[in-house]
Amino acid sequence: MDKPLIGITMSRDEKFAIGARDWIRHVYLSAIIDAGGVPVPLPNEPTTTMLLDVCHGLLLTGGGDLDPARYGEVNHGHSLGISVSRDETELGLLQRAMECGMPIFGICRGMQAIAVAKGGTLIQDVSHQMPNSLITHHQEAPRDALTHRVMTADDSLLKRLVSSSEFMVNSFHHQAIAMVPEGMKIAATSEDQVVEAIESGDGRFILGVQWHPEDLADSESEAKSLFAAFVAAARQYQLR
Ligand SMILES: [Mn+2]
Repeated sequence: MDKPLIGITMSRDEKFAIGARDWIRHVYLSAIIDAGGVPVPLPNEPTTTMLLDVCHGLLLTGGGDLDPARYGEVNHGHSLGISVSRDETELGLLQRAMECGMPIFGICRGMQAIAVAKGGTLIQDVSHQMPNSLITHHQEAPRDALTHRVMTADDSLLKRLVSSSEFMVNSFHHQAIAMVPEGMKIAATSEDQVVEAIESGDGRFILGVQWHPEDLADSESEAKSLFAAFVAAARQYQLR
């Protein structure tokens, strides 16, 4: 049986010492492989949309901030690591994947990209715009350390997938979703009401999480469940 091909977006360093580079942390690939998919890295180029057309799922990885102009705001000075190429590539891939009904899984920046692609907005810096939050969303602890709780929404796909109403996650973000776009709903929040997950309102597999399950896929059942469900949805798309 052919395994589903999972397109995976890549980080872009615009000013690496020997020219720009596209790169990806291997844990994203191994999480997809372990779940039964074949990872297909998607370079930050306009032609990558054609590469997506042979895939059966789209995984959007973490990384630098989106240009606030993409959601109609000026940069307060806190949006960092912006790549025009990456923003254009990912928003183009998202548009294509949504047109096709392809399963989409967004992690950290990837969740924010889903929100922006559908017309949502972002908090450009949680510590400045939510000064009363007592939660450290940009943890100093190791990648696989669990540092804050998330509560899943009733009747959400996420809650069904993880079979849990609350669990602990890692957290490496300084931005968050401000306005959830039409067609998406909140699937999890942290105790300070930061949006920690969103999902499609119409039953299609479009899921975004603000934490990093790729760093937890070996240790936490919830993280493993998310990759398993995403690759299973891609398998259904492949068989459509
Ligand atoms: Mn968080």
